[in-house]
Amino acid sequence: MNKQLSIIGVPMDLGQMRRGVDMGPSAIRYAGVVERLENLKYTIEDLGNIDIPLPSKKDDNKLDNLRNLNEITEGSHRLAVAVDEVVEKGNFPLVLGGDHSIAMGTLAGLSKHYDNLGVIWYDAHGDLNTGDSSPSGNIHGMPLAVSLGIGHEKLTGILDYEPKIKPENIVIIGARSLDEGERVLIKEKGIKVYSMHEVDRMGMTQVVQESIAYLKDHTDGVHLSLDLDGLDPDEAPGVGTPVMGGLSYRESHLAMEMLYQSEMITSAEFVEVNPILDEKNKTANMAVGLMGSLFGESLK
Ligand code: 4U7
Ligand code: MN
Ligand code: MN
Ligand code: MN
Repeated sequence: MNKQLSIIGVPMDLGQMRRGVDMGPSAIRYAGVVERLENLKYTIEDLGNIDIPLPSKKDDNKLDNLRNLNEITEGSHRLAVAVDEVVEKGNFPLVLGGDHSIAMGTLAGLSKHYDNLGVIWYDAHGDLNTGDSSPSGNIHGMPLAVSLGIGHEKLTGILDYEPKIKPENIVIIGARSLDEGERVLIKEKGIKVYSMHEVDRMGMTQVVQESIAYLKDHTDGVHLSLDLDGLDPDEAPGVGTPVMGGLSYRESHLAMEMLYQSEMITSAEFVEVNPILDEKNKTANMAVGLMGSLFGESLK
């Protein structure tokens, strides 16, 4: 594992409608992320937070069923530039959300540096909607589609290249709430999905083993995009779109430990922590604990 980490906070809440997720980076820092990873002998540079534009108040600010499109495009662009710089200097980007719309910016900054960036999408949702298929108009439900080059051109065109990733380089783990349009896209593109059904049947060990084997031979880097709503809401209540029947504390730590051992993760983001909906910072603490395991804490 790269021992030089750069932390980037992204106080983004424009991709969905519940206030408070913009305080995610503060809550995760308060939960002790820097100390936790320094204890594992990483050198941490905290770059602070990206500036996110304020939402415009006009008409719900919705265009083509894309709420806050221009502001999110601008914020994503700023994040992409920051991530690009971190990779450029050889550090591991660790991005703290913010809602999951930030993944469009993270992947835009990362993927310039890879021919075949792999992505592990740890989430209750597929985040494969477009303005046409989205039941909500919330862009946090779209970043994986956008990164495949599917969606509004302002979003798919961040940093002036597309697509950022290829469908065969994606693994989704923990899915249990997929919209109709997302199911169609998954079939059409042949995206690998380990839904809760597969996790229940196969166990997390096999799910992660298969995911690693699947990504290992044809990717040159792997990004972990972890939405805290992938976990069960009893264990991670501070999220805006909770779905019952999620991944457990131990399943999630096991997954992180196995990813650490695989030595294939080259960047990560932890998103959707909403301290206003949380219970005593439980979800931010969960995020930091999972980072501990991803960076080798339990196996040192
Ligand atoms: B998250 C949803 F309809 N699919 O598009 C949508 F269920 O980043 C939810 O995974 C999206 O939290 C959730 O609005 C986005 C809905
Ligand atoms: Mn998500
Ligand atoms: Mn989700
Ligand atoms: Mn969510």
